[in-house]
Amino acid sequence: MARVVCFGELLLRLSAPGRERLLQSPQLEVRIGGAEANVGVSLSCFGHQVAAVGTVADNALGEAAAGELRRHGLDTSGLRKAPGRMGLYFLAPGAIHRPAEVLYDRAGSAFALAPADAYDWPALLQGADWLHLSGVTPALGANTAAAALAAARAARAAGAKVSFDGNFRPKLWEVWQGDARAILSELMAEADLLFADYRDMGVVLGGQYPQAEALARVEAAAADAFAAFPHLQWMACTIRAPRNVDHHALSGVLVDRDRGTALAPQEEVGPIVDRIGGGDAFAAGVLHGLIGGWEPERTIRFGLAAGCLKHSIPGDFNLVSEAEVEALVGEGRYDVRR
Ligand code: KDG
Repeated sequence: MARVVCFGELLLRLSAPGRERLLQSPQLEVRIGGAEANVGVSLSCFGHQVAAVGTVADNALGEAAAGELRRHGLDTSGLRKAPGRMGLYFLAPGAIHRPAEVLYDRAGSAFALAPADAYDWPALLQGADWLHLSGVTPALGANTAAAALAAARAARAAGAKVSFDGNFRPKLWEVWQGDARAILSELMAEADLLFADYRDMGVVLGGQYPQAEALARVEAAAADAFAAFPHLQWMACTIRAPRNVDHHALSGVLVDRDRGTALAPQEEVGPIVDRIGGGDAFAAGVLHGLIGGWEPERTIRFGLAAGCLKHSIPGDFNLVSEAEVEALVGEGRYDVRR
């Protein structure tokens, strides 16, 4: 068991019911999400001690969101409350030939407006083994970008490992015109574990990665990442082959700086119940394996199985135990159970 700190924005997700378009009917379903919180909930389900750090609105919505994390076992004593609003995102899940749609309504949230020095990192990171961050946080503005970098540097200084998921969101970066390449590079330079594929690395390092095969491109990107970022020990990603809106195939890659590439073979995933949070579930599965000191192949198979299982669960959180993920790995299959 490890102690993991997850820093990021907790969001309310408002989804159209079933396959409806947004506001087709006057109903929206409310769930709690946020890339880093999603990872934290998964890790808590796997038995780790997880603390959520961030800022929520000092109102009933912020309290409800924090309460949802507590319900799943997270320590929320590091969640500040501040005047202002919660960030929202609206989701229309799509169907057949109509892709899912996400609309963000999170500008000026209590989290985005929190000053960079609002967090006492040495205290918040005391006893932590890992800090998990994602590229969503710096995409929200200068305050959150500075806070994420301060968190990563403090974690490194405190001897905790840093996990960073690139999660490149161009629409968020466009709002404040931040220099994504420079800021993400600074964050990746602090990371021990990076979730990113060749597209993310193309944004950050400007690489072109022209090889035809996706695996070769991931390995080329990993080689560039290891050369650029001295603390980086692992890079992981899924490789996704879309079939249609309800179905895709996923494989998983973990590149260890010293031990090379481990691959979890491609699995068909579908019909998809809810794919939001699939990448976070994968990240939590990989982190769980690395925390346990597992061999790279076992780690990536577990990560991929965790990511595949998420597609069977409505909402952003992957509410599965280690035993449920192991059962899927043990069968040698990663697709959603029917
Ligand atoms: O990875 C899932 C996230 O995309 C979701 O929980 C919402 O954090 C979110 C975001 O910024 O999109």
